[in-house]
Amino acid sequence: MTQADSSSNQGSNASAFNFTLMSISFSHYNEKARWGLDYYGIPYTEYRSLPILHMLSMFKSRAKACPTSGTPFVTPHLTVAPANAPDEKDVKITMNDSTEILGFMSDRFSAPPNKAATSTSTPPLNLYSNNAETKAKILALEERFDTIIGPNVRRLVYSEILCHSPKSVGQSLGQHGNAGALQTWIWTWFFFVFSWILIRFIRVTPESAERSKDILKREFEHLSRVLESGPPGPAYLVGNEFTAADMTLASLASLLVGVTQEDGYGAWVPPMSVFRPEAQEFLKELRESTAGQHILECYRLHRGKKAEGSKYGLSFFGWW
Ligand SMILES: N[C@@H](CCC(=O)N[C@@H](CS)C(=O)NCC(=O)O)C(=O)O
Repeated sequence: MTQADSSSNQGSNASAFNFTLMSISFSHYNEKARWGLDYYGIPYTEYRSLPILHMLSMFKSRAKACPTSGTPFVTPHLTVAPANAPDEKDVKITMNDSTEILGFMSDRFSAPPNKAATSTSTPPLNLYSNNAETKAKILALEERFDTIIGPNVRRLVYSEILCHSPKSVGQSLGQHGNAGALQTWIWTWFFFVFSWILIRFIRVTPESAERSKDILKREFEHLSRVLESGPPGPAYLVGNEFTAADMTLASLASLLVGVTQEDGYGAWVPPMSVFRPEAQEFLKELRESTAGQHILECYRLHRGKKAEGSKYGLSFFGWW
C-alpha cells in the first residue's frame, strides 16, 4: 500500500483487502471512522447496529480486555482481512478506536486531492503531517476532542433525545435505515427499556447535561478564537490545511451544528428543527460561531460521499 496519486484507493492494493466496519450507525465516533474510510476512498462493508443491540452484533468481535473508553463491545470496529484469505484469523488486523483507524488509513493509503486548493500544484492532503512537531499538535487536538467533545456531545444529545423528545426523536433514531429490520422492530417496541438503560449508563441527569452544555460552549468559544487568530490563508486548526484535527472536531461536533445525512453524515440523524425551542437556540448559537461555521465548511469541502464500492451488510438472514 503506497502513497500513490489518486482520489480513490480502489486502484491501489486496498482492493487486496476486505474492510468491514461494525458500527453504531448514528454515533459520532463511528462517523469519524466512516469519514476516514470515505476520505481515503476505501470501499468497505458497514454492519450497522443500534445501541445496546450492538452487543449482540459485536459479540464475536468483542475485545479481550475493556478498552479505555467504552465496553469490550465498543464501536467503531474495523477488520482488515486479505481478500484472498478473508477468514484466516492470523492475518486479520482489527481496530476498535476511531483514532487508530484514521492513523491506519493515513499510514497506508494515498490522500485525496486537496479540494480547498486554489492551485492544481497544491499537494494532496494526508490527515497527519510528516513533520513530527505538526503531527504531535494534530494528535494532541484529536485526543482533546475525543475526550472532551465526544463524551459531552453524547450526553447532551442523549439528554435532549431520550429525556425531552423520546417519542418524536428517540424512537426515530432506530428507523430511517439506521439498522436492519429486526433491530428497528426491537428498538421501536422496547425503546423505553433501552432509553432507561442508556440514561443510567451514560449518567444523563439535568445537572450533567447542563455541565456538558457549559463545557461545549466554552470549547466552541476557545476554538473560534483559535481559528480567528490563525495564520493568513484558509482557516484550519493546524496550519492552513485540513487534518485529522479538523476531521475529528467536525465529526464529533456535527450533531451540535445541525449537520445531517444531506450534508454527508453517514447515517440518519435528527435535524435541528425537531428539538425543543431552547435546545434549538443553543445549537443555533454554536452553529453561528466561527467554530460552528468551520465544521459546516469541513463537511462541505472534505466530507464527500461514501467511498465507491462500499455497501451495507446485514446478518441473520438479512434481518439484522
Ligand atoms: N475512543 C473511542 C470511543 C468510541 C466510543 O465511545 N464508542 C461508542 C459509540 S458512541 C460505543 O460504541 N459505545 C458502546 C460500548 O462501549 O459498548 C473512539 O474514538 O473510537
